[in-house]
Formats: sequence, C-alpha cells, structure tokens
Amino acid sequence: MRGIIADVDVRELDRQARGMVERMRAGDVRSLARAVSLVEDRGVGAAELLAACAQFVGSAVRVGVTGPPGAGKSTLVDQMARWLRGQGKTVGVVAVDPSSPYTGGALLGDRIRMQGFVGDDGVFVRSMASRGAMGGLAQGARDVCSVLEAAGRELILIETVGVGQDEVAVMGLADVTVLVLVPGMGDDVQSLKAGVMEVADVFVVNKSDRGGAERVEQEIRAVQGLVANEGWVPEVVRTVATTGEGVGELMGAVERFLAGKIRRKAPVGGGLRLDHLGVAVRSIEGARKFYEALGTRVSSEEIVEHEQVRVAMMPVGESRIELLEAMAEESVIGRFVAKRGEGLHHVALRVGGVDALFARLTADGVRLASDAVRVGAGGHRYFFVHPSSTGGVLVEIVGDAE
Ligand SMILES: Nc1nc2c(ncn2[C@@H]2O[C@H](COP(=O)(O)OP(=O)(O)OP(=O)(O)O)[C@@H](O)[C@H]2O)c(=O)[nH]1
Ligand SMILES: [Mg+2]
Repeated sequence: MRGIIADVDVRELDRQARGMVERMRAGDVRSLARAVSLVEDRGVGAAELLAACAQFVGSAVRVGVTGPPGAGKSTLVDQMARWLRGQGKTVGVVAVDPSSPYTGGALLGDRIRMQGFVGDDGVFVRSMASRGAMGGLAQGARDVCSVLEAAGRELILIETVGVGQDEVAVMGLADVTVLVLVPGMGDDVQSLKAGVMEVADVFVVNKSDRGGAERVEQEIRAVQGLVANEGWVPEVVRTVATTGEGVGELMGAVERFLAGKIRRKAPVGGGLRLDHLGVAVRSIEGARKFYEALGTRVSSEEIVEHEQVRVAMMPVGESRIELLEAMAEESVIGRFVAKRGEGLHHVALRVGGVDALFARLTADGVRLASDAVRVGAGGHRYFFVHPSSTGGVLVEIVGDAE
C-alpha cells in the first residue's frame, strides 16, 4: 500500500512541476519566483521540478561576473542587464553572495539598484546565500540557472565574489567569465592569478574614472603572459559601471569570446566527423553482447534491402558501431565474412556536401567503390571509397539526411 501511495504522490508532484514550467514559459513571473525558491530550498517537489526543467537546460547564454569585493560587479551587472534589455533580450540575474544575505549590505545594495527594473518582467533578479557546504553553492546556482532557462530567459548574468574555490566552481557554470578588477590594486593583480586569473575570458577594469586604469591593465597583461587560455588572449575593457561607460564594448568583447569559443570547439577538418564503424559479424545476437557489456545498447535495427544486410546500431558518444550481418551469402557482407572472416568492414565519415565531395574525388582520380551517391537507411546519402585510396580501409562517406 505504501508503495502505491508513494507512487501517486510522485505522479502528483510531476504533474505540478509540469504545470509550473508551463506557467513560467508563458511568462508568469510569480511562478518563476516560486520555482526558484523551491529549488533553492530543496523543498518537496524540487527534484520533480528540476526534471521538468531538464529539457531546457543550456538554452541561455550564461555570463559570469566575478572579482574582488566592492569592485562594482553588481553595478556592472545592472548596466549589462539594461544594455541587454535595450537589445530586447530577457535576462535572469543570479547574485551569489557568500556573506549572509540578511545582514550584509551587499544584498540591500543589489535590491536598491535592481529596483530600476521594477515593472519590467524582462529582468528577474535573485540573490542567493552560500549554503556553507562545499559545492552546495555551485549546485544551488546551477539549479537556479536551470529554472531560469526553463522559464525562457535568454541571458543569465551570474555575479559572485572571486575569492574561494566555491566561487570558482560557480564560474564553471558560465559560458563566458568576466573578471572585474579596479585601479589601485597594484601588485594585488599578481596575487589574484592563482585560480581566478585562469577563469577570466574577458577582463574589465572598472572604476576607470578614478585614474590608474592603465597601471592595472599593464598588470593584467603581465600576468596574462603566464596564463595559457586555449590560445585565446582575453580582451581588456575599461568601464565606469556607475555611468554605463564601456558597457557596450564589454558586451562586444563577450560576444567575440563566445563566437571564438564556438569556432575553437568546431571540429578541425571542416565539420568532418566519425559517423560510425561498420563491423561485419556472423551473428548480431552473438556480437552485441560484448558491446552491451561495455555499456552501450542496440538503439535501432534495420534491414538494408538492396545490400541484403541487417544492421544493428550501437551508440558510442556522438558516433556508433554498426554490426552488419549478411542476409545472403552472395551479399557484400556475406562475401566479406566468407573471405576475411568477421572484422572491421568500413569506417564511415560524415561530411557536409556529399555530392560536391563525390564530384571532387572523382575529378581527382580517387578510386571510388560506388558509381554514384546512393540513398540509404533514414534517407542519408552515401558513397564508398575503395581501400586502395584510403590506406587500406573501406571508407563510407555519409552526408546529412535530406
Ligand atoms: N567611481 C566609481 N564607483 C563605482 C563604479 N562602479 C561601482 N562603483 C561603486 O563602488 C561601490 C561598490 O559597487 P558594487 O556594485 O556594490 O560592487 P560589488 O563588486 O558588487 O560588491 P560586492 O558584491 O559587495 O562584492 C558602490 O558604491 C558603487 O557605486 C565606477 O565605475 N566608478
Ligand atoms: Mg555585489
């Protein structure tokens, strides 16, 4: 009986969570506020809510803003939010305050400044207190970000004081991290470099109305020489957060970093990817067990009639292993197994522009093992390149599905 009751409760919580996400997505800010509180407090239904939010995770651009206490992070975040509103973007702000939220001046300061957004539902601000436990802060901030993303916020600004491990962990949530420094830090920039300098994708010299900005910039450049950052040299931008000066430039630097990050992450070789490995086997039933023991499974099975072959797909990361079993002795796979035994039959590479590549390879005199681009299972287009041109492996070139 208990089990049944628990099941009903869980289903009811799931139903409530889905309703909450629906209302948030429709723009109901009160539901958003309640949802954020629920995951922050880890209350009953928080797990169900996060599960309902899961499909939207990663939909926002997350911008981390960190730096020493009093550097002007909150003032800058406020200006960044204003700038983004000017671009018509919806914004979520997560201010992670390591001191107590009930006694510290920081939260009050945030409240006063952010009141500029009262009446504008396009900016949602939440200050979070440290939960004390290592990692708790980052987990809490991560969950709040998930909720904001489920609510459809396009950008999330995450403010945290860059002091300890917890804060560095919070910055791990961001797609891009802005490190805010101020004039008068002198050699303190040097002392910051452990942990904090490394996370910076863009440097801001705030309070540059005060003079001494040049000195800090030189310090940053000096330390940068010591820090490797995936071949990216972070830009240094001067701002006056109190007036908004330099904020447009800062947002430009953030955009440039993100654009470069996508480029840097793109695979070398113009989008060339390993699509699958084709393994010729006598029996799929016999061969699949080994791969299943490694933790993959057969995601789909199909028959390619004109090749007289049965195919079992087993996902491996973004690629897969295809087990190929002949349906007739006189098929390609049947002849392969009879002659060479079981083994690697082909390597399939995915490209953009399969027809253009077919034409170019033909023109270059590469020996192809197909007389034309063919249409295979799932509508994808493919052709084979003979092993004599590839270093001894039959290569299948696969294009994207039509
Ligand atoms: N002169 C000058 N003052 C600034 C500038 N930016 C911020 N301030 C002031 O610096 C003080 C601290 O600003 P905050 O935005 O609260 O700084 P913070 O980094 O968020 O501070 P914590 O969250 O407490 O670490 C406030 O009095 C701001 O008005 C600036 O560009 N120039
Ligand atoms: Mg602050």
